[in-house]
Amino acid sequence: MLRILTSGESHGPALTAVIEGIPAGLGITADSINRYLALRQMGYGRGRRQAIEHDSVEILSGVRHGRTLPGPITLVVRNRDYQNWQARMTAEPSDHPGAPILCPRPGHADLAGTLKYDLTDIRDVLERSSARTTAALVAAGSVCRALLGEIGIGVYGYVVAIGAVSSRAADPEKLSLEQPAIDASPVRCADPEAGDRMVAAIDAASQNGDTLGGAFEVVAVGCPPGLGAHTQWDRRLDARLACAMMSIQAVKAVEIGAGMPGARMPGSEVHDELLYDENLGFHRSRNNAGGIEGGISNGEPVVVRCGMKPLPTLKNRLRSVNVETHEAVQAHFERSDVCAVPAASVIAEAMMCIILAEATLDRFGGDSIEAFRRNAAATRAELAKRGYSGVRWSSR
Ligand code: EPS
Repeated sequence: MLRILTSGESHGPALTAVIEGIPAGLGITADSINRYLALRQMGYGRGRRQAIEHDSVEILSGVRHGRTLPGPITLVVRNRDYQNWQARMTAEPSDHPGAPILCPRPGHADLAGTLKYDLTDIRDVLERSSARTTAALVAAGSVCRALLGEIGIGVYGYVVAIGAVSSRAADPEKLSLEQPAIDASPVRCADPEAGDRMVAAIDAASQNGDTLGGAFEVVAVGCPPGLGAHTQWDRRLDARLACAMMSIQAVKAVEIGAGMPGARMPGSEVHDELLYDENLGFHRSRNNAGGIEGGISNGEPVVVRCGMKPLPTLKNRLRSVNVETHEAVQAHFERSDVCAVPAASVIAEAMMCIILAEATLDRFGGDSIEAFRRNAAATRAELAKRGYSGVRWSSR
């Protein structure tokens, strides 16, 4: 069983992730994790915080000489900004705790969290609700990505909309080749012309003191049939992916395959007819199912699309109410990102890696990476005999 727990506050000393259940012997380096931490920090429209932070991981346990040990892996990402926040964020009683934040931001966890935990200072909620905490999940997701790489599964992500500007969907079969150009785009978009319009939309929102949401797609290629199970609600792969994606701050919609547009189409246009070919084995006429049928991966690319609302911290402050005096006020603003959709697409890749690592370990098991690979290869051989050709997996 794979277990991941994260901790840490946005302006505390550090963010951490503890991962248990990764097979022994998996190759992991700080560099392989730092690559994704850096990607998460990028994207046009990010705020001043990203100029302060240069996220990099310290591996405190569970890895020796570049290989995972059987024990838990501990990852730490330090917050550089903590040095400016020590008095306000120290674990010790402080004579300089800073003025309490009393004006909740509509759309944030501020008011609901303050009421729930019987708090006055909104900082006691926002420090953990901040999307900064996703740095720990991206670090953990990078370890899971390395595991998936051992059996030929690749996870890719890109932005399809920012505000009212949309871009084309990428071809899943070509994503591994397209990803470097996508990552180099300031908005992580597959279409440079649409990317320019997205940048302009972010500039316009920034000038208005506003924020922008958008949409992104995450695709896993090389998934074998049989991940997840139809037998129980919480074993269904689509349900597990939707939960993981919806857990990302500001994500308000998750679609798999044809998603909401599919709900408006007749069955004859939605369902992916089955074909068989000597070389390809079982395959589909298209992939409206997004690679999952009945909660089980079917061998096609797993395609998840998420909608992200605009960030709730607005320079042009929204109306709010003081939590102590109940006076009409303007919502709290210190600094904020104008748009974090490109970053969210990186976080969503990490969440996809976590869920698929869990699902592949469920299916293949393995205490060592050799056993994991061996079990996956044996299953692949069995599936090939049944008509699911190995060519489709490994060629992707
Ligand atoms: C974030 C760092 C935060 C925010 C953002 C995510 O920095 P600070 O609060 O110090 O400016 O920019 O947080 C949120 C989106 C949020 O909802 O709180 C980061 O590193 O991703």
